[in-house]
Amino acid sequence: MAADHGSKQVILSGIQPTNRLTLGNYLGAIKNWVKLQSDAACYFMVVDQHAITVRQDPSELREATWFALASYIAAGIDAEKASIFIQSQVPQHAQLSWILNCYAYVGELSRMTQYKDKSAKAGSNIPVGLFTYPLLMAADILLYDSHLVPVGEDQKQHVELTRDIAERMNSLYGADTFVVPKPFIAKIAARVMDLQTPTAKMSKSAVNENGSIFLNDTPKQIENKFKRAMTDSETEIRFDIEQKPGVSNLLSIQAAITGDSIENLVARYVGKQYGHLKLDTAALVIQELEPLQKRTQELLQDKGELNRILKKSAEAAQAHAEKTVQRVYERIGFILPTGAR
Ligand code: ATP
Ligand code: LTN
Repeated sequence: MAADHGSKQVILSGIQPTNRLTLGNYLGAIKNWVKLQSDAACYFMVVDQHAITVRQDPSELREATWFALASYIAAGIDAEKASIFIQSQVPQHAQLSWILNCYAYVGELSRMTQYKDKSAKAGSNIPVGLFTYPLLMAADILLYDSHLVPVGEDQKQHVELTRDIAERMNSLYGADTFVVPKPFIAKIAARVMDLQTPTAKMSKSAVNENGSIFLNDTPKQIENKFKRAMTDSETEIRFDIEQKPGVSNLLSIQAAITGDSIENLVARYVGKQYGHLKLDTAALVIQELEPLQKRTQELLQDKGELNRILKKSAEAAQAHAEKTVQRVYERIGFILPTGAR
C-alpha cells in the first residue's frame, strides 16, 4: 500500500541547478510552491542528478545547488512545513529510476519534446541520460506518492509520461503500486518569456544573458535588461501573445507579481508608452526580489545552517522513498534483505 499521508495531498517539484535561478523559475515555480506548502505535504528538491544530463563544471554545479537551496528558503519555503532536499542525497531516486527504465518504451521517450530540443543541441554525442531523463523525473514523483506536480507548461509532457508508466505498472502489479499524479500548471506566468526573444521561454541556460533576469542580478542590471527588452514596432499596450509577445510578457510578469488582472493592467496603460511599461515592470521586479536577495546572501554565508536544514529534510524524504522502493521491489519479485518470502 502507498504510504499514508492522512487527508493531505502530496505535492512535489524540483528545479535543476544548471545555473543561477531566473525570474521564470521564481514566478513560474517557487512563488507558487510557497502558497501550496501550508495545505499540502510538500517535497521541493534541487535536482542535481537531472542537471548532469548536460555537462556541468563541478564547482559551478555545487555553487548553483547551494544558490537554488538558499533561494527556495529565502523565497519563503519553510523547512518545517515542506521537505527541502538535494536529489542526489536521497539514493532511492536512482534506484527507482532504473526500475522505470525497464517499463518505459523507447518510442514514448523519443516523443518527448525536451529530448528532441536538447539532443539537437548536443551534437553527435548525445548522453543516454538526456534520453532517460523523464524516467528519473518519474521516479522523483512516484517515490513520494505525489498527487500533484506543479510545473510549467514545458514539463507537462513529462508528467503525462509518468502517469502512463504508473498506470502500466499498476495494471501489472496492483492498482495501489503507485499513486497516479497530475500536473498542476499555474495560470498566471505559466511561461515567463525571454526578454530578448519573447517567443522563447526565459531560461537559466539562455545563450544571451540579457534575456534572463537572474535572481542575483543587481537592481541596475535588472533595470537595464528591462529597458532593452524586445517589444514591437507599434505603440499600443495590449495583451496579444501572437502579435505582441514582448509587451504581453511584461504585462504577465506584472500580473504574476501584483496579482492584478491583465485587463486592469492594460487599462492603466492607455495612452502610455512602452518605456513606462518597461520601467514599471523593472521597478516591480526589483522590489519583489530585494528581500529575497538579502536573505539568500545571508543563508549562503551560513552553510552550517543550510546543512542542518538539509540533513533533517533529507532523512524524512528518504524514509518515505525507501518505503516506496521496498514496495516496488517486493512486487516485481526482488528478494528484500529484510524478511524472506
Ligand atoms: P534550463 O535552462 O536549465 O533548461 P529552466 O530555467 O528552463 O532550465 P528548469 O530547471 O527546467 O528551468 O525548470 C524549473 C521549474 O521552473 C519548472 O517547473 C519550470 O517549468 C519552471 N520554469 C522554468 N522556466 C520558466 C519560465 N520561463 N516560466 C515559467 N516557469 C518556468
Ligand atoms: N524536469 C524538471 C525538473 C524536475 C521536476 C522533477 C519537476 C525534475 N524532477 C519532479 C517536477 C517534479 C524541469 O526541467 N523543470
